[in-house]
Amino acid sequence: MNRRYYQKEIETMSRADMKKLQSERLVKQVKHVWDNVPYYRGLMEAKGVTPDDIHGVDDLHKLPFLTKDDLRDQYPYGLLATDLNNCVRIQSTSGTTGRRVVAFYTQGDVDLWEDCCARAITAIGGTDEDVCQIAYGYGLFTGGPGLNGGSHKVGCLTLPMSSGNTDRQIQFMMDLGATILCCTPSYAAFIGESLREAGYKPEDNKLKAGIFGAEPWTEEMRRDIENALGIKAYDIYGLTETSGPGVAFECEEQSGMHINEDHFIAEIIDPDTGEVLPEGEKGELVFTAITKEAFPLIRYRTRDITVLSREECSCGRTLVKMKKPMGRSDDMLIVRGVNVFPSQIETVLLKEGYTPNYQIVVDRANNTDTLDIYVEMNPESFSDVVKDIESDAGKLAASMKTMLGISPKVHLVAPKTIARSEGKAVRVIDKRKLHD
Ligand code: DLL
Repeated sequence: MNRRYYQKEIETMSRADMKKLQSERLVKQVKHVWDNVPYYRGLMEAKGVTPDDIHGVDDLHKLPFLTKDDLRDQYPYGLLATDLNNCVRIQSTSGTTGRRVVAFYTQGDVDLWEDCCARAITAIGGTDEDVCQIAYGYGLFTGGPGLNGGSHKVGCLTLPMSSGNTDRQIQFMMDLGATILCCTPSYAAFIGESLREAGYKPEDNKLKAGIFGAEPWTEEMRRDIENALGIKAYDIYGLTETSGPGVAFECEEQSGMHINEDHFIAEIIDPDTGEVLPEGEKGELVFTAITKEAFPLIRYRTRDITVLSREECSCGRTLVKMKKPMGRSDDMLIVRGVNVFPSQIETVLLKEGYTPNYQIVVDRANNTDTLDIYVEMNPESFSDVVKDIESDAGKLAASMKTMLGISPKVHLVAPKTIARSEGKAVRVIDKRKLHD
């Protein structure tokens, strides 16, 4: 069966109908949370707002925000809005920056999450004739389980590979004729590199598309992956706190991700003041989950920086679009007073013909911040003539300065010396924190 939408009525709903649906769901959700989550009720009381003040989407701004700190403080059950007996699943964040966040799901929550992922797979042309290789991690991480559920709903033959064991990934991809690949963009790049090393050309595989997300990646990296694998590469966004992948997904237009607004209301705020910004302005993305039962976060601050757009999309979907997040406000580095996003560095590298294998090290020497960027040379242009390397590094440092406004120290290193990632890549090592 070939279809363009998974839930057409929702995905192409008029603005007015969507606002009405969101408003009805929001009113019900706020009451549900007020009745069942004493912690959030306390935040509402402190702000002097009750469910009677919330009549629809236009009243959203009256409600208090929730942050990751609230989730950590309330670990594990403090934000649970239903009896634990009604829950069938937990998932959790990787917890690299402090206490883990644990999210709970009822069967209804799992269903709506899998629907969102099924919309994403259908939007890139996935049907029951596809073989969908899922190389996101399975387990507590939401990537594997989310796309797995979506793939089942679409009726694809699902290969639940999980991440890692790249030789086996390649063997199954080739032997079983995988047509869709789902994994992090950094792992997709690594699989592309490994295929080439194993002697395969891009046209040797049957892949037609990939669904890559869970970390920021640039347009340049998209082109690299598309060329390496001979596919179309699509973005997918989500976070554990709001269910997992599928909160937003890219369509064939590849120009931003449609947000599943019937489940998640999006706002953009000024990260410093909390003020809601007009459409088209860049700021922090905030989500309100209006259908989730077990863990229905209201006005959750994602820390992701992006822009929303309601421009008409050629795919026919009316769902609002978010731009590729340019990074998290807490990933943003401040080096010598200048804001630096790893994605800016990646853009320069790929434009200058380098691979997306790099690592950024920030440190402090003599009370001044230092910025060192380690970049792998391409196997093709690899040179061990010191003079050539120094000249290439100098050129790259100059391009970086133009993009960032400050001068980094660029170190060109031999191919394959920077560790590859099978999940989210670790791009930044900030040693300044060790001295604080
Ligand atoms: O990364 C969920 C996911 C799995 C999304 C698979 C897409 C595909 P967390 O581990 O909780 O959940 O991390 C969420 O990852 O707040 C963003 O900062 C970042 N992120 C997720 N998707 C993208 C993306 C999953 N497409 C955090 N572009 C989010 C940029 C992304 N950043």
